[in-house]
Amino acid sequence: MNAPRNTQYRHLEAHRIAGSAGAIIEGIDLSQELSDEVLNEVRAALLDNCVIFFRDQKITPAQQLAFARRWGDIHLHPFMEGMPDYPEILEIVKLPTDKKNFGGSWHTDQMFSPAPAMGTILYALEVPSAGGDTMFTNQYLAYESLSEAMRKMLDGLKVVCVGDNFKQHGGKSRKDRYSDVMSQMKVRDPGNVQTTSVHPLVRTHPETGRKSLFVGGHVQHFDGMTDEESQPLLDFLMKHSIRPEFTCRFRWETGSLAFWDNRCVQHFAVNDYPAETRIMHRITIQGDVPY
Ligand SMILES: O=C(O)CCC(=O)C(=O)O
Ligand SMILES: [Fe+2]
Repeated sequence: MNAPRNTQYRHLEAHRIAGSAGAIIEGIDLSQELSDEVLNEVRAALLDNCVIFFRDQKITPAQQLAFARRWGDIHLHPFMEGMPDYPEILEIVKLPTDKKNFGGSWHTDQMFSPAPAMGTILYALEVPSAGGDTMFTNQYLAYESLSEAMRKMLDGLKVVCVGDNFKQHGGKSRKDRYSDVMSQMKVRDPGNVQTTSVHPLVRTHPETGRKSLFVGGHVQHFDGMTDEESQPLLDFLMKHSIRPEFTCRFRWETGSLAFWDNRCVQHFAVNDYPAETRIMHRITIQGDVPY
């Protein structure tokens, strides 16, 4: 099993916010083009901490996009309409009249795609006076803390992930679920884009070589098993994967930016600000086919 990493940085400072995941990065201005050397340190910080945070950034959509493009191609959300001038950016808006929020369950982004998002870059434009935090959970630790016998059993399993009509929502389509309760989130028809995919339950991170549990709200059942057969083990894995000691919780400020690695974390947007507005700009980066 590969060990956790701990880089000595020269161009930035990384301050952990919890024991298992998450660090605030200081010394980086994301409105500027970063040199390859600095970008490599940011990459090391992401790999070491699974999710990194930057405070007090003043960036335009074009600057956020330029930063995101340094990591790979942009992953377009098959179901969600991007901004009119920047289709690569999804504006996540919750108004005081909206009852639900986008991302309000434990998940990893676009797990239903054949090559899910490698990472997500989320930038805060307007945040509630309190609440609206995002939580993250380290899925290397979720895997590594299981017994050897359990790990052996899980190693061969595959999960079937579904992007729409998933059973957690009583089979309702995204469009039906979103229209009243998330008035600003525009759902589109994915056309021919593949939105159901089968992935290994235990994946190997292509950069760190560490194994992690690959579960989240899009998982419908284990490949080759019925829902009934799958559910008890899935319930256990979902409960286990979000144990408090694997998690961190980020308190947003206007100008905060989070960058998380969907290959080794799940995340959860907390919906606890009923009378306030929250506006974020989100870009996802194309990932590899999980193995
Ligand atoms: O708004 C948030 O805090 C996160 C929402 C989410 O799940 C995402 O952007 O992928
Ligand atoms: Fe998400």
